[in-house]
Amino acid sequence: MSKTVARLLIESLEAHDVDRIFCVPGESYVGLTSALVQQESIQLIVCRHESGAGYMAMADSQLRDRAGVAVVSRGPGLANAMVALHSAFHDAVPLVMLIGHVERRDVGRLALQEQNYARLLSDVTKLVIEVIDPDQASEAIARAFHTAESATPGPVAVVLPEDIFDLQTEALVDQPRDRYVAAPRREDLDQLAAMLEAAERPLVLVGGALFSDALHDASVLSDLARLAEEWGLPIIPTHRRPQLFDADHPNYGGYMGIRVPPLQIDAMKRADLIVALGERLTDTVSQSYTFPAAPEPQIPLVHVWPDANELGRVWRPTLGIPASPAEVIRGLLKHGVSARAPARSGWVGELHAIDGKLSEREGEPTRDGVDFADIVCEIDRLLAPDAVVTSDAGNFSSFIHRYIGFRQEQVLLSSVVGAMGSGLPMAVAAALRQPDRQVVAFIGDGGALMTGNELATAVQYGARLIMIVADNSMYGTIGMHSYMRYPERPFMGGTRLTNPDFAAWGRAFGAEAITISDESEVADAMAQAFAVKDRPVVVHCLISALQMSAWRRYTEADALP
Ligand SMILES: Cc1ncc(C[n+]2csc(CCOP(=O)(O)OP(=O)(O)O)c2C)c(N)n1
Repeated sequence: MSKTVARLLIESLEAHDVDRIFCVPGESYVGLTSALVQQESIQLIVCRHESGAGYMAMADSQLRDRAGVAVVSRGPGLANAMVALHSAFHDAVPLVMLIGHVERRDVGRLALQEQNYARLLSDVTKLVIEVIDPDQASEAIARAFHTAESATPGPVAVVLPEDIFDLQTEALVDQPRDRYVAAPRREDLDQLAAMLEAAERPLVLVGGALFSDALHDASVLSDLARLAEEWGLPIIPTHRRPQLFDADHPNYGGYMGIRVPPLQIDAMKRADLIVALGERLTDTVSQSYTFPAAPEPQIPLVHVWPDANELGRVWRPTLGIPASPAEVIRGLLKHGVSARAPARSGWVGELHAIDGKLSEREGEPTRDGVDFADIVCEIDRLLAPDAVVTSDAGNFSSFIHRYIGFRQEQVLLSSVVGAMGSGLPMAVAAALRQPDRQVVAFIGDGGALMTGNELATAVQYGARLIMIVADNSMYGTIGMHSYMRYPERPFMGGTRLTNPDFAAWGRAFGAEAITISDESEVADAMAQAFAVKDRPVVVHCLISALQMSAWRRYTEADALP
């Protein structure tokens, strides 16, 4: 039966379980949006900026094991969305971005807002699919989802010319492909088991691919805990994936984030085996390619990632296993209990104790604003066992990693690669997807005004979340780097900000708002914020700038000209 291409696209999206699309409307694809709002199976969330829409789609994807979908207009709309594509590409998050395009007859003429997407997006997407033949629109959607979700997941762009939506087509809905799971070979599992059995001080780093596997089947996280116990292994979640292992589990061996503190990294460097289990390995996790050293690791490295292309790309592992980390965990469990486990209890206990020591609250009260540690520790006490936490990029996030003891039922969503602006949009998407969960977004004053307008989207669609604004009146991270590199130049020069009253700002959007300007207000303010159930809450935290991160404090003397 004949139907419009817009209708075929909608049915194709439905076939891929899409029930929500994030967008900023554009004239290049009104043929699609006007058809979308005629039906109820797919909700259109109208955002304020395409970066917000893209980040929301990234978060949605990470809460439901299906590529998130955003739709943006041609040139300018796509340009605004680039940061989300960049982030999804680095973070290996499946994302399908639909892009409105100029009419087919104008392609190549530099028509209004035209771009060559294959060229523009070649380094931030896995694939760009341009729909020229209307009969192939559904096939394009099926290919986009398959590519976005398979091997190393990532973003795929589908370019939809403005003139195709109303055309009639006889084409059928192309059905979703099966998920193909890469399983380890028996000899690889045997070799891994033998290497673990021989190791006195192994480290098991767990990362993003395990997070993806757990979305599909959460029991893999309890399997990981069993493996850790039966094999006597320290489990170390990597940068911005702390929720992969309970921080209070005795086998929790610390957190491999940006610049691991010396006490911890020195202990870790005594390891005699690294197993990167579902962790792609990046400069962040590898401490700037020093541990494991690239390209030749200083100790044996086992690299498990569900895509052979990634194994050996930078590091030369002793053993590379192109497989799903969940399959590797389950394969190892079938090998039975390790005889070596008791002998490793000292090593595991040592790493766990170091982490415990580093998570202790320290420091004198600050005098130039609230120590953000006070606020984060209070939130840690109030967080629900299954809370969703989102974090923007910035030094304030070091307090989250140091002081929040994450659990496997909780989720941390962020741009792992550290693109600013993700914190609030991701929280909006999480609150819409899972309205019964507590959602807390941590954002610096810099990030808050990059995508903070999505607070309007939160109010419009009834997303309930708590937005913590860590306001130190500067792009603090950059100020810190500047001071570390050029201590003789003006302190924090080029990074200072003049901010609005974020509480008044929040109220103007229709949110509840609270200000914290003194340590003594923290407990009451947080209790108040967590009690609000009917709207978003903005907590404006006037924090110390001298307490530059959870690990670094400057003195007034540093700040003197
Ligand atoms: C989109 C984007 N632009 C710029 C940067 C560089 N950058 C990293 S952290 C940072 C400062 C963040 O400032 P703020 O949100 O106030 O947090 P703070 O570091 O002060 O805690 C900047 C500008 C980035 N990571 N992403």
